[in-house]
Amino acid sequence: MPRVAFKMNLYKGQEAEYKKRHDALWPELEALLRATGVSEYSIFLDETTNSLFGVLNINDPAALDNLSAHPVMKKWWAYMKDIMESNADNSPVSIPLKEVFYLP
Ligand code: RM4
Repeated sequence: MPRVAFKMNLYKGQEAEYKKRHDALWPELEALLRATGVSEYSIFLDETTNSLFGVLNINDPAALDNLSAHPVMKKWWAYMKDIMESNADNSPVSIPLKEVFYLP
């Protein structure tokens, strides 16, 4: 199963709020991610830089491109933009990461 990994940036002082919001992830967002084919989705926080490292499994990584047009995704990004670095369309600034090692 292909895996996709990326980095985002959390604003300082928002660590607890970020975790709180994800602990209460909207059921409609969970449903959207699952319907898109996402599984085993984790986000890790680097507490030394406030970088967020996301990694997820998805059979068809191109399906992720459709998420940005979905109203639930847009609403979530609008909700998150006050605590993380975001683009003009509210999507998080996200840097794709290249896999250089995998031990199955
Ligand atoms: C993140 C960010 C990502 C989203 C996750 C659930 O903070 O908004 O785009 O996939 O939440």
